[in-house]
Order: sequence, then structure tokens, then C-alpha cells
Amino acid sequence: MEDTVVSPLSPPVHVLPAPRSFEVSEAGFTLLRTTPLLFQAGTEDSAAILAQKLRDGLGWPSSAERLPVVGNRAGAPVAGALTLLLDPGQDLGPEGYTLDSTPEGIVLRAATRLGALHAVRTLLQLLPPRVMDPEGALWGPADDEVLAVVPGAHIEDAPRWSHRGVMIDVARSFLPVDDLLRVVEAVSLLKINVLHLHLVDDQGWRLEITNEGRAEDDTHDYTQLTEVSGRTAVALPAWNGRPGRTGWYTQEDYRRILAFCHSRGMEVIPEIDLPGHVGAALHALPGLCTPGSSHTSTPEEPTAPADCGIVVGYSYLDPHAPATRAFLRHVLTQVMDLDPEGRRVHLGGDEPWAMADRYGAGPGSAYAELLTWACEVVREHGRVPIGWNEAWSAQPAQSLPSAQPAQSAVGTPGDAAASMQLQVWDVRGEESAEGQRLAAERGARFIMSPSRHAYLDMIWDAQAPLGLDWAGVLDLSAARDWDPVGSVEAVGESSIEGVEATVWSETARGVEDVETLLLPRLLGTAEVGWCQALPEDGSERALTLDGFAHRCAAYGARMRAAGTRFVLVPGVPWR
Ligand code: TNX
Repeated sequence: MEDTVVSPLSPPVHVLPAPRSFEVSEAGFTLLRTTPLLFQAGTEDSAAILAQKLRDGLGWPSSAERLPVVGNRAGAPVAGALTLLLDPGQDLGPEGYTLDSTPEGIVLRAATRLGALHAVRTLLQLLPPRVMDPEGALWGPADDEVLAVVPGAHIEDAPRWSHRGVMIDVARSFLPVDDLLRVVEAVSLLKINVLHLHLVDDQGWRLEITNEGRAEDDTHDYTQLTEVSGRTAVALPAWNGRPGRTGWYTQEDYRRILAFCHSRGMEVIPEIDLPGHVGAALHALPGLCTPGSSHTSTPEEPTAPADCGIVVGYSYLDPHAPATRAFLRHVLTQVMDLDPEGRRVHLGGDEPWAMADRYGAGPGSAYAELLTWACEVVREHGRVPIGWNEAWSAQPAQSLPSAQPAQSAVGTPGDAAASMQLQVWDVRGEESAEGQRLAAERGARFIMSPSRHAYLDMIWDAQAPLGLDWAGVLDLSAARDWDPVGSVEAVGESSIEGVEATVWSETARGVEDVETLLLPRLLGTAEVGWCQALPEDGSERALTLDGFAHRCAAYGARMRAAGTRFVLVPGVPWR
């Protein structure tokens, strides 16, 4: 192998995110043109991904005769083959897998199809980078019977956290379906398993909503959401002189996104941000406007103009207006119906600064009341609601603070059926720290996106041509060197679902900008989400982070082969 040993934690083969345990052995497996791929029923997605990469990248013969991808009912490894086995008894958790590469064959074993997908992703990193190139076969040796020598290895692997997400803001600037799927494909290879889509905001509405199923007394014409606000986007001359992209996903497009993500083992979390960040809805459906709900809305003329700047906090849905609940019920129900298998819905809840009580929690808080109600709509469909950290006050009514002292207002810990998930982005304010403490006690679960470590829309260095800087410079080591436990006081390991990187699109225009902001920093988030905590005594910190730089370098060669954009940041021995 071309790689060199850099530390005991970085074997000569670099896999990112680093597997839980990785033993390298002298002799590996020689992959031939004629090596059969034996995939057990239930792992077809994994088989399709691997077979396609082997064909396009290494030049496997494309006829089925010479590339037998066959079922494997026997459920046992076959000598000389690459075998993928489903082994429900495996005790590495729902996403765990093992990988063995020996002269006798390659055996991937997983308890579920998700584990199988991860096993394939790891195997791809044991093959030459050319395997990632959609045209790699064109420049590889044409007649060679030997396609690659896979190093000898025994890997046992499973993630630390079940939620390893990426949020893409398609509201400020739209990403057409094919571009979005290109990003999904790139991040799925890093074992990212959640795509959180920020679908609506002040500047645009990106998902078609029809009038089907509209309540009888509801007069909103929902088609206007995209007909009007699908045609607006962020408009800032400051960044590259380019305005944001307009456009929207039809329901057919959205189903395509769901199907693709499903084939990659990824959950899609749609976000309908409320009650703030709703300028696009107010502009498209003036019936939602009340005096004050946008900066120009007056009693005489309660309308909202297109809002294409980047100042936040000026729009909100009036919790007391009957039109608000009809609108939200219709939109949320239709979004949930689009994905019968969906598990979670994000309700936003951030920055409703123009509302009279901001995000208060006491009795009579219109903010908390509306969000609590919206959470209920989501729960009625058997889904779990998520909110940004401000939404901590949207607790079930029975556990909201009342006239009683705060202590007795705390609900039953672990009351999952009635609780929500909070995505923590702002760990600064004391007000929100106290709220998160309360929420944790009441059984809320947490997704960690601290802006200093996971906001990949921040600049990566002072000269970066893209990115905001309100949370400071977020470089590659800031993306890797943090722990979800301890980032919020009072939120312990057992309350944490996982981590999520965000790409807000105030400055991003199109897929190449999104990739530029994401990569390589997402390699850090992927490791924080997958790998075990570093020992507290600091003993392995330097070694592990040093190994990370080498894993990034090796991964860079793969991204380059795949045609994925990334920044050659300093501190990595890029090849
Ligand atoms: C804060 S984080 C926001 C977004 C902005 C982002 C820019 C959060 C929940 N709200 O509306 O796009 O900062 O970094």
C-alpha cells in the first residue's frame, strides 16, 4: 500500500470515520474480474452501490455473466468470493458491521441493511481511490485480470451516536434535485445518516403544497406558496455578485429525494420553520398576515413584501389568528403524508424576535402555546417533533411552568412519548441554558450542532471567499475536536441523539458552494458522530487528531476521484 504507518491509531489503510477496531494483516484478498459478489437478500442497495462503483471505477465487466451479483441463501461465506451476510444475531447494534479481508475472500457481516451499507462504504476505502471515479475504468489497466489487491484486515465497527446529520438550507438559495442528490451521495459515504432539509424561510418556500385535503373553511390557496415564493431567494450582491437561486421541489421531486435517501439508508427530516422565519409564507398567502407579522405589515395593509435580505427575526405567524393554525395543520399534514415512513418533523422555533414574548415559557406565552400545539399535530401522526434550542418551552402542557415553583413544574424524566428533540445551536445564552436544563429533566433528547463546531456555513479561515462569521472562524480542527457530551451543561450522554452539521445558504450559491462549505470540515463532524469519545486524560488526543489529518488526506484522494469539491485547507498532508 502507498500509505505509511503514522501512529498505532492510524493503520496503513486510512478509513474515515475511523472504525472502532481495525486490525491489519499481512495478506489480503486479490479481487479478480471473475470474483463473484454474493449478497444476501435484503442488502440489494449495498450490492447495487458496490457493483456500480466496481464497474465504473475499476472496470469490472458489465455483463452479469462476468459479474455475478447473486443471492446467497446459504448464509455462509464462500471461498474466493466477496460475500455480504445478514446476521441478525450480530451484537454490534443496528448500524454495526464486521469486515474481513483474507486471501480466502472478503466477508462483510451486518445485522441490518444499514450495517451492510456501512460495510460497503468501508470496503470502498480499502480499494484504490479510482474506484470512486465514475470514469476510473477508462484510465485503469484494460485487460488486467486483477482489479485490486484489498489489504488484509479485520474490522469491527459501530457508531457512537444514532443521529449523524447534515442540514442543507435550500430556502435561502435553492438546490435542484440532482445537485441535492449529489451532496447526499457524497455525505452518505461518510456514514452520515440524516438529511435535514430547511425547506422554508423568509426568502423562499421550496416544497410544493397542494390544496388537496384542505379543510372546508380554509381559503388559503396553497399552490401560491411555491408559485410566488418559489420564485424568490436571498439577494445579496455582496457574495460573488450572485443572487440566490430560485426554484422548488414538486411533490414528485420530493418523493425522488426520499427514495434516493432511503436507498442510502438516510432519514429525511423536513423542517417547516415556525412561528418565525415565515416571510415567504406571509408574502405568498397574505391571508396569514396580521399587523406586525412582517416589518411592513400595518393594520391598514397587513401584507408582506418579498423578504430577500439576511436580517432575521422580523416575521412571525400570529399565534392568535385562526388562519395560522389552519395553515400549519394543512402544511404539516401534507408534508408528513408525503413520507409515510418518516419518523421526525422539524418545527424550527428559532429567532421569533418580533413576537411580543420572544420565546417565553410562562403561562400565556403565545410562542410556547403555538409550538406546543404544532408538536401535538406532529405527534398525532406518530412522529417526533424537533425544534431549535429556543423551542425548549414547547413542552407538553402538563409540564409547562405554572404559578407553582419551578421545581414542581418539572415533568417526569424520560417521558419520551410527550417530549421532543431539541437541536442545540446557540450554547451562549443563560436563558437558553436554563431552558435546556429544564427540557433535559423533562425527557427531551438533544441533537448537537454547536455553532462554533458544527455551523459549516461559517468561514474556514479569514480569507475564505464564502461563509458568514458571526460564530467566528470554524476550521477543520474545530470541526473535529469537540465532544457532544459537555457542550451543554446538564445534558448528559444518555440525553443525546447525536450531531448535525448545518449549511445555511446566505452565501452559498449552488452545489459547488455547498460542497466547498461542507468539505473537508464535514469529515470532522462525521468522526465526532461516529467515533468513540477521546479518553478524558488526553492521552490519545494528539495521536488521534494527527491520525485524522492523515485520514483526511487519504479521503481527499477519493473525493478528488469522485469529482467532489473540497478545500485544500492547511494542516492536512494532501496528496
Ligand atoms: C442562525 S441557527 C439561524 C439561521 C441563519 C444562521 C446563519 C438558526 C436556528 N437560525 O436562520 O441562517 O444563523 O448562520
